[in-house]
Amino acid sequence: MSFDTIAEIIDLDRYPLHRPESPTVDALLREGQAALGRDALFSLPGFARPEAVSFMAAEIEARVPLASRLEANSASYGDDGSSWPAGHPRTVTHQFRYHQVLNHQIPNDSPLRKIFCWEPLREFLRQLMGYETFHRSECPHLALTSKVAGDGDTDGWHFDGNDVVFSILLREPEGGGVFEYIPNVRSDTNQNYETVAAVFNGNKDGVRRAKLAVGDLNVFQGNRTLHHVTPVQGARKRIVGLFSYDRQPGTNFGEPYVAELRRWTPGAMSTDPVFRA
Ligand SMILES: O=C(O)CCC(=O)C(=O)O
Ligand SMILES: [Fe+2]
Repeated sequence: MSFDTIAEIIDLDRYPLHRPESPTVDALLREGQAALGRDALFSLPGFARPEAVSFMAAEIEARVPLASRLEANSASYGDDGSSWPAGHPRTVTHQFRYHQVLNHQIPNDSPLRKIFCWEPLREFLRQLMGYETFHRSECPHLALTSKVAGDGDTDGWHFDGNDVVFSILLREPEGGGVFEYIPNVRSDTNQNYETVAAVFNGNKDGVRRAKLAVGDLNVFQGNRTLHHVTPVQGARKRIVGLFSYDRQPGTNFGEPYVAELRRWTPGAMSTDPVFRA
C-alpha cells in the first residue's frame, strides 16, 4: 500500500472530519469537549488504520540511529527564578530517557506527516479546543516528532509547557510504558504541591492509567495535568507520534530547548557552531 490518500491512513468512515457539517463530527466535538473538561484527555480510538500504523512505526524505528537521545534527571517544573527548599516538589527530579525522531528526520511523504498536514484535522482540533485560530507549528525540530522508548526508557513526571498535545500511539511495548496522569491537579491559582508531593512519594490516589491503544489519536491537556510514562519493559519499543499546533502562526520552539535537543542528537553537535567552543 502506498498511503497516497488520506483515506488509506485515517479511518474516514468512523472519523469523517472532511465533512465538518456531518452529525458524526458534531457529536465527536461535543463528546471531546466533555472528555477534556472532565479528564483533560480525549481519545479517538482506531483513528489511524492498522496498516498505516505499522508502516509509520517501522518508518520511525528505522530513524532511531539518527534521533535525539535524551538521558537526564530533570524536575517536573520549569525554573521560576525562585529557590525552593530541598525536597519541595519543584526541586524533585525524575528520569527522562527516550529517543526522539525530529521533524526534519521524518520523510516529507510520511503518512505521519500527511496526518499532521491534513487541513480537516487541524480545523477539527481548532473547533474542539474552541480557539479562534489554530496553526501547525513550523519548528524544523519539534513541529512533528516521535518519541521512541526502549527497555527501561521512561518519560518522567512533568507538566507540559503548551496547552495541548496531540499524539498517535504507533507501537505498544510488551510491558510498562503506561501513560499515567492526574487530571487538573493544579490550577492558575492553586499549585496543589501537597498532592504532587504525595504522587512523587508513590501515592497512587487520583492517578489514572490511560487505556491508549495503537492507532488512537489522543488529545491531551498537560499544562495542569501531571503525567508520565512508566518504564518500558521488553524488546519491543513504545513509539508515539506527536503533533504540535499553536494559536499563533509560524511558531518555533525556543532556542534553549532546541539547543539542548541538538546536544543529544548524533552528528548535530560537531557541526553546530554554538557547541564548538
Ligand atoms: O509519550 C507520551 O504518550 C506522552 C509524551 C509526553 O508527555 C510529552 O511529550 O510531553
Ligand atoms: Fe507531556
